[in-house]
Amino acid sequence: MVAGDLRAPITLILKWACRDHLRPKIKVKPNSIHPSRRCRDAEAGSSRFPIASVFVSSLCILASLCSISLAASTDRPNIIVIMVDDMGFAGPSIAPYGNPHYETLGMDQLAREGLRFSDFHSSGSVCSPTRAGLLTGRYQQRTGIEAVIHPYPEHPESQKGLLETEVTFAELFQEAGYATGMVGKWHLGYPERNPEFHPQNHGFDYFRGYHSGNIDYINHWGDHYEHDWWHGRTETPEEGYTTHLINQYALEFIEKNQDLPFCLYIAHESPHAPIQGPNDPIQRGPGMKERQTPLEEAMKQMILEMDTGVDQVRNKIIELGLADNTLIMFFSDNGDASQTATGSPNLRGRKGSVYEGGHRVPAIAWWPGKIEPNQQTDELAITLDIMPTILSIAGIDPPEDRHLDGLDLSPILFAGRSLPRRTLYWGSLSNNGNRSEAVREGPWKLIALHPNANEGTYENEVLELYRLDRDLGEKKDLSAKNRKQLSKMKKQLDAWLADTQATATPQPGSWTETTITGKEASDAFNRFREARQESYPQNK
Ligand SMILES: [Ca+2]
Repeated sequence: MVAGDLRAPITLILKWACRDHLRPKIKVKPNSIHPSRRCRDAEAGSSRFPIASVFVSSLCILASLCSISLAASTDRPNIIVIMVDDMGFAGPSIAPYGNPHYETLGMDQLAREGLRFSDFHSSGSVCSPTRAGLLTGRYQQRTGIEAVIHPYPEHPESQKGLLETEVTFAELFQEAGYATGMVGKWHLGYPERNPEFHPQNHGFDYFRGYHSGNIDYINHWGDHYEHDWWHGRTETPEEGYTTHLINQYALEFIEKNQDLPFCLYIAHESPHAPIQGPNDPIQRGPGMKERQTPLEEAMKQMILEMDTGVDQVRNKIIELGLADNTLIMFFSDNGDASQTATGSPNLRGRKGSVYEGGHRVPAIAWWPGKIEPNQQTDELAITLDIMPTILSIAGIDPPEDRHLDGLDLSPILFAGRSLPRRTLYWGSLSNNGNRSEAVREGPWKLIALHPNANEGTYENEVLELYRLDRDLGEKKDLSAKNRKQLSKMKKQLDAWLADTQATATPQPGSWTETTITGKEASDAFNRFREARQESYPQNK
């Protein structure tokens, strides 16, 4: 009997033994604990149930054997998703990315041993939307998260978050018996404002990280001006440079779960602001001091510490003998922010923009023995593809009640084949309520801007059309000469907007329901930030 055949009946018996029989005496959270962990919990309560204990222990041994066997087989591969924050296309030094400032040995080595994408995109041009799309495999507009979950509590986008009705890849891996973990930046709603938003309510057994958009790397004060570092659901002040903690907990999770199939999501803070190297002073909250390190040097240190973490994860997988059974997917959540110096001179726009610089990002797939080393693909791909890809690789069915917008990238990863031609869409909503959209179809790119529109509206539409195969920098607007193509793509955009709006999960707050303007919201946030800074006793 193969391990897969044995696992189902054992799981059923364990459900009886652990939940129905022992549950009143032990604390076991249904549907959130791996069978092996259920065993550990069952053992903790075994003195009260000696017969049950022997029975359950025997089952534990059997189940552990199954888990080990399953972990060693390639039908239950480990999955590691690494997403960095605000690193533009020219983040890694290896071609085609080409960081002109320094060598990124960790990312480059991962790329040399794997496949790098030249035409990979984040589904959003800022943090929260890309994260909502990544975790659900659907355009983030469907989750009702179109903009940054804003740190200022009165901002129209501040009370939103990932609601429990969404289905994340972590939930599906958890239900399939994987150990699931997340380390780093969440930014899909403040659980302090709504507990439903917590990552552990979205399929992650394990969480070490922060809720807000960014934290001070030294004292971990969030951009909502509260301390923001958590072990699971417990706020936990902890010393350490954020990137080092993320690296440390990622490695610990891998070590701890090396005998189980696991799915780990590492969401790096680097190179998002505040700009701080490991030895720089606090920039926000209690103990704040001016940074003396020049910005370029601090940024270099930030990126190279993250790059070291990428290498440590790769090394750990090799050291533990898991390389032939582990897929690592590495990419960025949007284009470069103005200070990160990772933007490509070949691309127009940066973070927040629907031009290529806002969403064309570096991406690497690594799985020795399964993915050919040192390859580059020019196939079009997007962060929405991650969920269908890793579900397919792990043999886990996608949700039955909803359509995933992404595609399984397996043909590109494992067979050097192309995906069917498809149309991709971007819809951006800025912190001040300004919208912009983009459509990609083959080499064509449609841009829709709304200059001076009322906040949150699609007024004042201006359309542009580019051919990326001839004009990657989006410099030559072809809209006047190609009315037919423009009209076709505009219709596609309108249909996509109507579809995603019709299916969007309702969320609290919106620009069209408030009388506040973008400028007023920005001014109010600045006043809030200054008041918070002045309130810290250390600064008085
Ligand atoms: Ca970001």
